[in-house]
Amino acid sequence: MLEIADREGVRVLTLARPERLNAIHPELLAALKRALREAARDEGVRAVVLTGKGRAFSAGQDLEAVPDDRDYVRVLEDYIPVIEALFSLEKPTVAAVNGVAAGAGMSLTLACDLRVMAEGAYFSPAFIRVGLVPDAGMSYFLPRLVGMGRALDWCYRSPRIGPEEAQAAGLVSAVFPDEGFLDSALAFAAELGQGPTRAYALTKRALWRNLEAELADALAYEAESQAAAGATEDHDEGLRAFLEKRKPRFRGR
Ligand code: T3D
Repeated sequence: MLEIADREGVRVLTLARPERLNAIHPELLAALKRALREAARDEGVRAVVLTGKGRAFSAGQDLEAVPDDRDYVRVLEDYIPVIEALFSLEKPTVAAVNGVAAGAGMSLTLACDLRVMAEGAYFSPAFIRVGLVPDAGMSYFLPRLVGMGRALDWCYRSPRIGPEEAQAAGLVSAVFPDEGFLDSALAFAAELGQGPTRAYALTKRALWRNLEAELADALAYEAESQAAAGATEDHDEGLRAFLEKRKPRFRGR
């Protein structure tokens, strides 16, 4: 249901229920939560890729597993730790959107730092089509990532959002051919995996935090973050490499 593999410092988590387009159910969420916590602990992991097996990234909540009592508060309790684990992971996270990412499947991609997508893939907010509202973080992340106008439009109409539109909206960083998509996505993530891991984590925290901050507070937080980044071995290495006119060899410390 969740396949876990490592490649060049990248932990690859693959949603693996291809016969149901990787629709999400409680066991899959529990496995994802465990895997994200393990990736956070493992020092050998320098970046995380989330992708789907087969022709979909994920078709969202398993609509066959909706409880009879429609206790959606309870259903969503299983999503919350996964979204929080993705968002708080102090390593770059990349959603490799290999095929359709609908509903809560799209939400999972929004909680990742970056998204790359295959030429044949598309996003679909989908919730409105079954008379529901965006959840699993979509109402939080989508307007922040693409602006309120677009987020409302997409959530109301639930169009097929293909690579061109997604890239124009700033939702995806890169689009790769379907053929060899995972290799391209992993090469993209591996590059981040060779970067200064602590500085990425501090960057992520500062950008999200300062989105809501007053200027004076944001400037003070930047100074604090810079002091932390400046104390890393990777900063020493970055400076040395610059002076020695060579490529830095960051170690994530
Ligand atoms: O429960 C709660 O707490 C509420 C929370 C909800 C969060 C949500 O995510 S709401 C949104 C849920 N997702 C959707 O509404 C999307 C449903 N799926 C689709 O609209 C389409 O399947 C797609 C547009 C994603 C793909 O279409 P297509 O034509 O490529 O594939 P298909 O033929 O529709 O699906 C293939 C199979 O996967 C099919 O099964 P079958 O007929 O071969 O036995 C289909 O039923 C199954 N499948 C697709 N999506 C889901 C699913 N099975 C369970 N749950 C799904 N979400």
